[in-house]
Order: sequence, then C-alpha cells, then structure tokens
Amino acid sequence: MTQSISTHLGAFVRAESGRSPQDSTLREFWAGLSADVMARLADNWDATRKRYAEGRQEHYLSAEFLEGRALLNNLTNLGLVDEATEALKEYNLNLSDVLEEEPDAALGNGGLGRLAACFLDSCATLNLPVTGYGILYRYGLFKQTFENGFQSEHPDAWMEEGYPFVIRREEEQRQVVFNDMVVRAVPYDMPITGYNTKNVGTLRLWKAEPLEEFDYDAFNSQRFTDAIVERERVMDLCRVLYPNDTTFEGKVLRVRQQYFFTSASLQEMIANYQAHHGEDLSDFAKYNCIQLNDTHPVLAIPELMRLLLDEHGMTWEDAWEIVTQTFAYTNHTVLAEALETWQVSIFERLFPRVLEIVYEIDRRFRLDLAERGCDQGKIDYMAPVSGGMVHMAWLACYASFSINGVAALHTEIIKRETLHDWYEIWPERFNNKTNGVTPRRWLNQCNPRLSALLTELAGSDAWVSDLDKLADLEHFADDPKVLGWITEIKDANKADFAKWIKNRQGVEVDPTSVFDVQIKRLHEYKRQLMNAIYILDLYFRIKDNPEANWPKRTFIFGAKSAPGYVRAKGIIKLINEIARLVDNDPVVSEILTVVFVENYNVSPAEHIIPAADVSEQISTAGKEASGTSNMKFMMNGALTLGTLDGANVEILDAVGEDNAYIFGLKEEELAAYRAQYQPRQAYETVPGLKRVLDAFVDGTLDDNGTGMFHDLLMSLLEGTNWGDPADVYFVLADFPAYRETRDRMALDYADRDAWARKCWINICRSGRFSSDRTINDYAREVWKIQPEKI
Ligand code: 7GP
Repeated sequence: MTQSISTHLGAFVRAESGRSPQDSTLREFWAGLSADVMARLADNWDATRKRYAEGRQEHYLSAEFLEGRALLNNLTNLGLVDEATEALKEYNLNLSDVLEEEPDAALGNGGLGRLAACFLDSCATLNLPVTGYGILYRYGLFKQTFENGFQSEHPDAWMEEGYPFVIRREEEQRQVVFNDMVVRAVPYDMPITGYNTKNVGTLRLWKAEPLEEFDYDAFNSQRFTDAIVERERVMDLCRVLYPNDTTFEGKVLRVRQQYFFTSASLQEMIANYQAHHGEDLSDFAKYNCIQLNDTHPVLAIPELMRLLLDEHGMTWEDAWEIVTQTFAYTNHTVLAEALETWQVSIFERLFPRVLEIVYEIDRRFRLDLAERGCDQGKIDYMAPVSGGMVHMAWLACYASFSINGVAALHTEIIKRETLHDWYEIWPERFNNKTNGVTPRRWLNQCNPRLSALLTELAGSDAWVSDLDKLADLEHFADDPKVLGWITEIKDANKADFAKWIKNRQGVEVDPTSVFDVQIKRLHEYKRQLMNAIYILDLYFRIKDNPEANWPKRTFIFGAKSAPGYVRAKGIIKLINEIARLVDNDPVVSEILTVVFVENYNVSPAEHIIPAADVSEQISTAGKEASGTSNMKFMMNGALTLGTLDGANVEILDAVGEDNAYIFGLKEEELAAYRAQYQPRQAYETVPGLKRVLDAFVDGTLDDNGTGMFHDLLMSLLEGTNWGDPADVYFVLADFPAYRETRDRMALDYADRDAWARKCWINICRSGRFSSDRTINDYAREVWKIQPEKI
C-alpha cells in the first residue's frame, strides 16, 4: 500500500465509527489511523516473522513490557508523521490531539519493564531475530489519583474499548496444563517497528482462556453463576499485572502466571524448531537462545526439561545439556526482598511434575557441588531447594550459561555479594551489560525541536539509529549561536510542559524557573524523601531571608508506590503536603513550585523529560542497579544531580566532573560509615535539619491523623525491632552534601550559556547509553545472533 494516508483515512475512520468522519470522535480517528498503520506494516511483519523462524533466534521472556503508546512511534518509524498531520488537517484535527486519545499499554511496573520495551525497539531497528514473550494483562499497572494528597489506586482497563495494535492469533494457541485446570494460551501479537528498516519484530502476549466458553448445560438449567465460575477462574490468570516493583507478592496466582506464559512460549519454540529443523531436538540450543528478564520467567528452566523429557523422550543428560546452553539470566536488583522464592507446596499444588524435576535438579546440584569440595553449609545455601522453598535466582544461576548485571557497578556488586558463591564457581558466566534506552522514543520522538537541531547540524538523521554519531557534534559546544539555540529549545519545551500540566492538573508553573525532576517508582532507596527534606529546608530558609537572591525553582515529581508499601505512600503524602505548604505561602510560592504529576507513566515521561533542567538520581550508593531515566534525561540535555550509583557512574565517566553534579557517600564507604553512624546526631547538629524533621510532626504538615509522618521520622531516627538500623538509606548522612550541591547547581543555572554548554556535552556523549549499543553487546556476546534484514 503506497497511497497517502489522506486517501484512506476517511474509510478507516468510518469502519471504526460506523458514521461519517465529520461525526466521528477523536478516539475513532485514533483507531482509524492506527488501523491504517497496521495495514501498512502487515506484509513486512509477516515476512519478518517467516524469516526469523528459519534461523537462530533469541527469545526475550519477560513478565513485563512497559510499551506506552504505539501510534506516534509507528508513524515516526514508517516516516508518516507529516502525511498523518496533513490528512487530519482535512478534518480540522490536530495530530497531537488524536495521539492523546491513546491509552498507555502499561504492562510493566518500572525500569525492568520499560527496559524490555526499549530492547525490542532496538532489536527491530537492528534487524535482529528477537521476539518478546509476555502476558496480555487485562489491567495494566493501576491508575493513580491523589485524594487529599494520598495515593489511591484504580484499575487500568487499557484495552477494554479496543486496541488496534495487537492481533489475536487463534490458530497458534497452546494448552497449558495445571494440576487443577487446563487453559488455552492464545497469543496476541504486537508489531514492533524499527527505524529506517522494513523489518518488523513481534511482541507476543499470551492470554489465558478456558477450554470451553462456558458450561452450556449449567446455563440452560438457569444456574447462571455456576456456568461462568470456571471460566472466570481461568480469566483471573491474566487479569492483573502485580503492582510491585522490586518486592513481590507471594501468591499462587503469580506463580501460575509465570508458568503459564513460559510454558506457552516454550511449546511454541519447540514446535517452530520442529517445523524447520525436524523432529529431533538435539540442535535446539543451536537455533534458540532465551533471555530471562529477572527471575519471573525462571520456571522456563524446569519446564523446558519437562517438555524435552516427557513430551519428546530425551534423556536427562541430553535435556540438561540443551537447557544449560539455552538460558541466559539478567539480574535487575540487589534488594534482598526481590529475590523470588516460592514455597514448595505451591509447586506441589500447581504442577507436581515440575516440582519433581526441580528436586532432581536440586539433587544433581548438590552432588555437583560436593564433588567440587564445597562444604555442606554452602551447598545448603546455594541449593535450588532449601528450607521448603524454591530459590528462583539460584535455579537461574545454575542453569544459565550467562549471568549479567545491568551496569558496571551493579555487576561488580552481584559478583562480590548477591551472587558471590556462583561467581566463585562459575566466573566465566558473569558479564556486564549496561542498560540503554531507545533514542527513537526518548529523543527523536519526544523532543522534536532538539532532534531537528541535531539533524540539521549533523546534515542527516543517521544519529537516530547510530547515536554515537552525536559525538561529531561536540565542537558546537564552543559556538555561541548553537548554545543560544539549545537554550531556546529547552525554554520552548518548558513552556509546552507548563501548558500540559496546567491542562492536566490545573497547576501553574513558571517556565523561566529551574525545572528539577525526579520521576521513578517510589522507593525508600531512591530517596524521594531526601529530595522532600531539601525542599522543606529551602522553604524555611526562604522564610528566614525572603529578600535574598533565590533562584526560581520548579520541583517536579512523578512516582507510583506499590499499593501495600505504607511508608512509600507516606512519602507521597508528605510531598503533596509540602507542595500545599509552599503554594499557600504568598512569599515562597513566588519562588518555588512543587508539582506531583499524577499517574506517572510512559507518556507523561515523554512530556516531562524534554523540559527538564536537572535530573535527580539520588539513590543510596549501591542500591540502584542501573537506572534508565538518568540516560533519557542526559540525552535531552538535563544535567545529572546524582550519587555514584548504577549507571550514574558511567554517565560521570562519559561527561566528566565539570558536566555533572555528583555528591554523597560512595558504595565502598557505606559499611564503615554505618559502624559509627548516628542519625540522631545529624538531626541535632546539621543546621536546619531539626527544624525540617520536627515539621513532620509539629503541625506544620498534616498527615490527617494517619501517623504516617511520625513513622517517616522514626524511620530516620530509630531502628526497628526487626533489626533494621535507623536511616537504612543514609538520607540524613547524605543530606548536607546534597544540599550544598543542589544549591550550587541552582545558582549555576543563571549563566545560561555555561549551562547550555554542559547540556550539549551531555547530549553529544550519550551515544553509549543507546539501547542499540546494549543490544549489540547482547547479540554479539550472549545471544550469538546476526542481523536478518528482509
Ligand atoms: C530496575 C532497577 O531498579 C533499575 O535500576 C534498572 O535500571 C532497571 O531495573 C532495568 O534494569 N528493577 C526493576 O524494575 C525491578 O522490578 C525487580 O526489579 C526484579
């Protein structure tokens, strides 16, 4: 189909709305335009799928894919943005208004899920034979509202009104067998377009459905509820994405979800292998590699064993050989509470045969380690099954040929601590793959002004799929004209943000103020609390001395808390109360504004990041595995205010100390610091700190009688009776350095040329944080796959 969009748009919209375009809604225009896009990529998509099925492939198994919106991404990749804009003009419509109609596909919690989405984008752009496999959740990550400053959660029925970017493939369904139910796994495929290529990759999302629609006899005999009970039990399987980030919910349903999508995916891989390479599965690992995105898909290990042993008659040794050449495992966090362990009894109940296999893996593991001379204590600690629990990370480490962390520092920490015992025995399995983000969505698409400048200065848009090319533009850092443009672009983006947030939440922000942003899941280790303490301290300092020359600042937050994470919810309420305090003060509100963006998600991030001046990356050193928003900010010319944690270390390495603001305790200093650390002493002696912390509980701020703010204060000053020390995350310890650095940063902003120069250097040196670089490293070093251009 080569005709222009305007030729067909009316017909596609009519098909969606059943009426004339003049009478159709914006939403129907979105659906019609999306249908047109799907029609355009259908043939290439099909050709790509067929091509990839023939050769060696990589399968990316992930419980989460945080895709966000698809239409603009696809229009951009297909080079159709201008045509779509023109076509809509004929109906007096704006493309951006139509785009805002699209729901976010929020099938992920945060970093891990968004990384998976960036990876698929890069694989498509690089023509790599990679397919993503996950779950078609009916409800994505909950919708967040603030009720009197408290987070409240609501279901996100993202595809209830129809979603044009997934295609149901009835004919490719599988069956997944549990002890207590048999379900159909029906694949829904989402096309993943790449930039400047015809290849179209696939994200395959499995949906659970009952074998029978419903019990017809029961229905006929008026037992209406009975007729649908079984059906609903099956549908429960895919109903919700678990709203936890790093921690997990120990629920049978979660294990069921994990087994469901891994089993269906493996059955498909085996069927595809046999269709192309014959019945004998000996060469399975030659044609297939599976990346496990954290431990959520680790059940694929015993499940592949089961399929090879029970369904395909292999011996244990042959099957194990294949398994251990197939799997690679990525670890995304060092937080102990995120290392999944499941009660043996859950496996017993859901899939006893898989449990039997896990026990056999465990038995052989113990023999293997004994032969290596390990003592019993170590064997018991490392064994896949111990204390009545199955340890998913241990299982992953034992069966995988590759184990990686997601930033250099993180990989060192898992080698030294989290997975140290495995590293000692199998050092060759360990490798680092520093995360990256796709420059298509996170620069080219979300920041059209900056992208146009880059393309103009570079003489082409080749940087969009080869971000290292931006390095060639660094010399413009000495061109005052270019520095002026950079400032103009940032200011225009900030004005756009101001309009967007006014429209969305009714908040007024001043685009001439410094935009200082922290957007990420709410977690104590990420230290949004330290950010809040700074703002409250600044509030008091301004009250003390209103006449001083205070730079104007806008503090922007976006964060969801896990629904059951009470302390994180307390921090949200605290920030909202500080926002209110500031806003109600006639003097301070002239200088400061605090905005908490409600329902933070991928598409709000696309509005926020291009407008940011300061990127808050302030986690306790050693706790943030990598971070990826730090990379998005850098690419868009925001300067990092950060600790030496995760990928911040590598950002600093790329830009140098003059172009980033780094503060705080280093990871290697924390243990010694802890030995003598007395948070109460910081509270008493650090100027201003007592005043701020007292304000949590003295009536300055109101937690509506919940005791939340008192709990926050106690978390900083007093240890818990379950053994946590006071101020686990060193908030008060790092506060003085944070305050000094952040104050200095705000003053530096006044010299807009010097600031723009730093921004430019950040942009030009962001090449290594493109997910294309990350994916090329995985493809070459782990997956051993080659581009397959159609
Ligand atoms: C996150 C890490 O917290 C973040 O530092 C990293 O950039 C991101 O993964 C991608 O690697 N972890 C999660 O989102 C998560 O849920 C629990 O981890 C398994």
